[in-house]
Amino acid sequence: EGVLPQEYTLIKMEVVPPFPAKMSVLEGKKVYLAAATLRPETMYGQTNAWVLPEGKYGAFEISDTEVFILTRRAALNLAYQRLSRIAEQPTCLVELTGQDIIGLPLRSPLAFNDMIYALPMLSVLTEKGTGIVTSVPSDSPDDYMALQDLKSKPAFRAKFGVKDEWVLPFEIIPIINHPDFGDKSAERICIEKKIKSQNEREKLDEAKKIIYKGGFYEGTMIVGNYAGMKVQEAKSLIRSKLLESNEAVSYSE
Ligand code: A2H
Repeated sequence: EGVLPQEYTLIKMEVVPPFPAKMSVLEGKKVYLAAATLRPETMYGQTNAWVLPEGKYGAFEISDTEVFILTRRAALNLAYQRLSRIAEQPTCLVELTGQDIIGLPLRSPLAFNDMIYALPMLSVLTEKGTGIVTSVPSDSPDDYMALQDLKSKPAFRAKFGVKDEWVLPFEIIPIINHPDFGDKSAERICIEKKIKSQNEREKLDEAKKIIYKGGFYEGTMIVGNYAGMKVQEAKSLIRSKLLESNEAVSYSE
């Protein structure tokens, strides 16, 4: 836990009905995976969502009509930030594990892919954000390596019941030009550092240190309404639009 509160944008990734049997009590509601991000300007490049397979999640009432899937810890924080049907009290309609969530089809704001899927990533922390992460493999080394692992290892897909069509059609989408690492900076740094899997924690942390600074402070948007604009300036504009259109909400912890 840092000293200053972290202000996340929660991206409302809509679960496309019909829902699986375990989630049938949610029928008729608008259900979202609520993914915490610090980089809302990267949402164009989403290829999937990440959950921790053995993580504990729940479907919590946000209003009479809307439900967020996230950790209980995040639902409690949200309830104290005026995002719960009953003030300051999270209501869970159904308990879920990450494994239950894997394979859900999603529509996510700004994403060029019109349907994406929830997939397993082993480095998701359930004590940070919402325990749901949206995946942008062009600009995040963690996302890039976790997607590579699923693409290149059929046994890894099989272990978590991941179907080929949830993974194999999804290519890396260039969205930001990095001054030193080009249009797919996460892929480039992972190749340069010869990172072999999502489990190489130290190498991945180094890779992130190397690309994030330049990507954020000197990167340029190459897609969307703000193409040509510096990432740093586009970030707050894109965040405001997502909040205004109710495709995202603000969340601090
Ligand atoms: B970011 P901080 Cl393209 N477990 O979003 C693991 N990682 C998590 C998480 C959790 N429970 N909750 C959020 N995150 C990720 C996009 C992105 C992010 C890009 C580039 C950098 C980046 C797409 N994934 O973050 O530890 C989310 O990934 C670099 C800071 O709270 C979230 O933003 O500082 C970021 O980590 C929050 O990290």
